[in-house]
Amino acid sequence: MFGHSKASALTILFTAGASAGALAQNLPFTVTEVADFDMPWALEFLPDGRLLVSEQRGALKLYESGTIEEITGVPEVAFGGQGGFGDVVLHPEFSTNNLIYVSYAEAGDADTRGAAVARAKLELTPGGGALEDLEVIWRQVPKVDGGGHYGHRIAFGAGYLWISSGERQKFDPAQDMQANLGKILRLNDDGSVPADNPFAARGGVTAQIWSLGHRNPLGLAFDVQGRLWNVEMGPQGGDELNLVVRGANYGYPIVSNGDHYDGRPIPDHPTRPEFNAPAAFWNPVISPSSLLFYSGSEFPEWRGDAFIGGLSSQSIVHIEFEGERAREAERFAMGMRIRAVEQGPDGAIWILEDGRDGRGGQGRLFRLTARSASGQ
Ligand SMILES: [Ca+2]
Repeated sequence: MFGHSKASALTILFTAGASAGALAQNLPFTVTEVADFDMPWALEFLPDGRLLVSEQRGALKLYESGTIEEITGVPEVAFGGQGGFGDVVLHPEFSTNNLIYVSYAEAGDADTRGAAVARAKLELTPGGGALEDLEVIWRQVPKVDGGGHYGHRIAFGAGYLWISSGERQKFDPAQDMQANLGKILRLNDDGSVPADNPFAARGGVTAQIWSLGHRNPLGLAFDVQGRLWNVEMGPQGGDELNLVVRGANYGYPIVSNGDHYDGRPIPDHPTRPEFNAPAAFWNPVISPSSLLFYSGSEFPEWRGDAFIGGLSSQSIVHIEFEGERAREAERFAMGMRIRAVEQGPDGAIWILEDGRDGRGGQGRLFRLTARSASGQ
């Protein structure tokens, strides 16, 4: 469906504008513009190659061969600040159960908000589709005011549902075991708590916790060996890539290789070795929006490596691993804020441009392919 011949018929290569032309020349892949969305946040491929794209204002779109259709029945979202519609992920057995998971900012009482995760059956029709039997299976506790740091990335792996939960720009909840903010949670696919979770005996939302001391984890993904990693926004400096370990505390806001935005220092990781240190960190920041472990055939030399979408860095950061150590191998200057990075069924890397700045909220979808495969 996304073969080269069909894609090239409806795509626009970077030919308009000197900066875009220079960009294309310097990158080791061909960048093909595919479609435009309104403040897109996440993308997820269906088994048949069609593409779901969430839009932050509260829409779910289905893209196929130049056509964008609507998926109805999405939950009402609290759009504002960093919040709105978030992630969209298929159940690993979607082909037989049609289950889809979405995350979003949900309004609470007295001007509070919190991330929520719902699951539903995706019923596809010729003109689009609908979410049926939508059921909220997880919520941030407590809901707080403000509109930042929801996190709410969803991943499946090792037989469980994993959710990254940001600390909502409230700092201390990341260390509060009575809150599920600033944590990575491990759940069964219906939202119930596995009996062997590290803090299961303590009940409540504490039982959901797999790891703590996270700030705003926007990327959550398993590598080819089955290990879970997250990327999270640091404060002023100190963006982190972490190997997510059972029961571990990553130290925020007690330690960070960055410092508070108001200038107050935060002790660096080496001062408190009892907290898990990042496998890699960035000063100055890259502003990681998303994390992909690549396993496709389009770029065979990159199999097993990771790619981080960068917002303020306007880049895709290529990560190489050696055991539990990680390092930035190279950084691709994309000239736009990268909101999402995903691998397509064709092995191409698909990215979403962040729509927050300028262009009326528009964020473009691009497909990255090997230069040789495209005859360039
Ligand atoms: Ca520091």
